[in-house]
Amino acid sequence: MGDDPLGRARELLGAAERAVVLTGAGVSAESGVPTFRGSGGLWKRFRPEDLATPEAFARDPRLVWEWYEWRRGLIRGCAPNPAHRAIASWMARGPGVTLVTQNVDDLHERAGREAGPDLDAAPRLLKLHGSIVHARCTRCAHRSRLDEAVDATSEATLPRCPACRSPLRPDVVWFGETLPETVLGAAFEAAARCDVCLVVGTTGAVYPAAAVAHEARSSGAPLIVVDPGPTEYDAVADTRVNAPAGAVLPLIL
Ligand code: BJW
Ligand code: ZN
Repeated sequence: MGDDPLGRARELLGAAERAVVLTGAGVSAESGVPTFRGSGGLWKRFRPEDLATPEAFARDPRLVWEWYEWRRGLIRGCAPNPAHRAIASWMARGPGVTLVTQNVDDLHERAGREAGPDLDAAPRLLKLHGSIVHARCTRCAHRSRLDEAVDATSEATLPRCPACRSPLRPDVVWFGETLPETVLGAAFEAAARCDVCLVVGTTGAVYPAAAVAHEARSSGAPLIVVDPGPTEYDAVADTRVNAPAGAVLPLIL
């Protein structure tokens, strides 16, 4: 690793024809969205076993919906930060970037709409862990945007599928659940053929999402990590930028 990580990152990203950007909760931290691990992280205050597993939802759907409603409200009040905007305008300038996010918030999409590129149009934005602003049916294929508040005061008021009347659930991927197959496949495919992989704001602890960057690296792409804290990629990163994403991405992209 050189002593000018910002310069090296700029050089690698500037020369790349095909890039993969893998983002995690840290990219939204400066927008005010809490991360999962580390001090102030959601998993310091809440147990994932109680809230983010299919068993938790089967046991207490009201509690799970209440927690997701609280987070959805929080995200609604947040705006994209300079990191989301830098990624979106970089994508608007060229077609060779695939953005793979573990985040369930919609801040990349919102930044994309401001910058111009239609990130919702597959396959430029790949959402590995689903979307907190959508719900899906526990039984049929119905999926819809949650435009109105979910009333989680009792089990009887929880939302039901308009097609089959089964309970709706947040459209996110919980522990022990498989990731959407086509989305994950597209992420690995992009990783296998990219020239550089930029990893932003993720500890790299959750699989198979974390393996997307390892796939890029084992296919020969250098890894650039932008994160102010330690990550599982530190030992294998070519370039490590130890700083908040919102402060440095506008400088390196
Ligand atoms: C900043 C910053 C700033 C701060 N700027 N940076 C292989 C090995 C071991 C275990 C497994 C394995 N394969 C599968 C597993 C099990 C499990 C797993 O990975 N467990 C590990 C935790 C040990 N994985 C699964 O269960 C997955 N499913 C699966 O594998 O299915 C196959 C299967 C099925 C059945 C049986 C067996 C296999 C599903 C994982 C789903 C994860 N879901 C969550 C919740 C989503 C919904 C919701 O939001 O509620 O996804 S958990 C949570 O973690 C969320 C995140 O997307 C994910 C990753 O977190 P992330 O983004 O890395 O956040 P943090 O907080 O960890 O890091 C933030 C970073 O930001 C830090 O580094 C900070 O320093 C940094 N930061 N400010 C830049 N300003
Ligand atoms: Zn249904």
